[in-house]
Amino acid sequence: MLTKDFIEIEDKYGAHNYHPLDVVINKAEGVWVYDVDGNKYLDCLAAYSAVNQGHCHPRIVNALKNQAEKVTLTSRAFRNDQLPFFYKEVCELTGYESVLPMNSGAEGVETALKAARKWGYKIKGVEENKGEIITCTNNFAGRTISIISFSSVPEYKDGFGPFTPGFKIIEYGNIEALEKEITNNTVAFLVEPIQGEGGVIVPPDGYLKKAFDLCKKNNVLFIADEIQSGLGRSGKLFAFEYENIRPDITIIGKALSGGCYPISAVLSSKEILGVFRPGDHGSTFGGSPLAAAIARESLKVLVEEKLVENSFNMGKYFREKLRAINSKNVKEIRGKGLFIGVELKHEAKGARRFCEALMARGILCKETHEDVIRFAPPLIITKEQLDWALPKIAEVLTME
Ligand code: IF1
Repeated sequence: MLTKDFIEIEDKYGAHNYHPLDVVINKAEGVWVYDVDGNKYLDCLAAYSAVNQGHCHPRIVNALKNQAEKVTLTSRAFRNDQLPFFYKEVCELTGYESVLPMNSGAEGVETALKAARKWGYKIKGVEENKGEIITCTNNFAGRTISIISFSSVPEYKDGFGPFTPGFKIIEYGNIEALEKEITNNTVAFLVEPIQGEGGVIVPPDGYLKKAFDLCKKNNVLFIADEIQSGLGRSGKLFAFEYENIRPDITIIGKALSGGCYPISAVLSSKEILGVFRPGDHGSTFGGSPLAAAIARESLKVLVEEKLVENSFNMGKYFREKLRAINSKNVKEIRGKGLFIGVELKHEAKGARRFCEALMARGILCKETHEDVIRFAPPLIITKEQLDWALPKIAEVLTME
């Protein structure tokens, strides 16, 4: 069977809620993926940063296999022997007191929003059902109805109303806007320290710190969505570290499993997560022994292979080399660590055709927001691998 045969079946039976590049992957290892026609590509998307540790990392795959042979799921009606160690290790690594495990990123975000509302009513003393959560333009936090309720992208909302009330949207990066929107009923401010889907947008220096201080002053919870920017992607364990803040709540997902399983988690204090009482919230698969074992190993790999440091160093090198490419198509190159966005000028006629040209040269990328090519390879990438890719990227960026 060839690529087109797989696509034909997929398109016949599947819902068409995606428009993928026409590459059918059947094998992957490290930074490389292979398609059914035998082509090899450098993966510069890393499954939207879920495979920060590289594809099919042998240690993570082993942890998965070993745990799968013992016990995969107990439900939270019973305890399991992996979860306590996942809790302890993730808290020790991140410096948080307490953790709540879920599966998808969206569920992690929903959990954080529920925690913030309940904290608002039970602890801050906001009148029941009056809690407000402030979010930012161009945010991306998942696809649930409540999450899309505060999306500023019409496409994500079209046809899905009615929406969940209680959210306000302010301009990302604008501190005055935040100051203006906070009221006595504000329970939380939800923000991505670097916006991924928004186009790899790094907010102005000092913004997160000022926003954090403003939240502290007004007894508002600062919630960082680090699902994409976290776990090394930005060149720090968390992107918020660039501004020396400690969010009240941090949500992680994606690379928490090295791409081997959907695992997310909400990190916070005992006080905040303490608002949940038995029966308030949960999930069949969240905190399963399989998830816990995979997450434990994924975090160990991140630390022991110094992937955060490598992301910082390789990201710096990658951006310098990208900036050295003299292309009339490029408007801006931005990012932190291996979280890099190349924004094209409008005249370049969209990033998609550049991604297709990169694919033809063995590099897989995905455009975001029409005009941005995102480069976010696995954090294990080496200088040699970047040096292999750079001339091809230069060729594509300078094309007519
Ligand atoms: C898709 C984007 C990336 C996220 C942040 C929460 C979630 C995500 C900051 C939800 C998810 C994904 C979802 C995926 C594509 C992808 C994406 F382009 F849509 F925005 F990565 F850039 N917070 N991002 O980035 O996590 O529930 O998906 O596990 O929807 O196609 P999830």
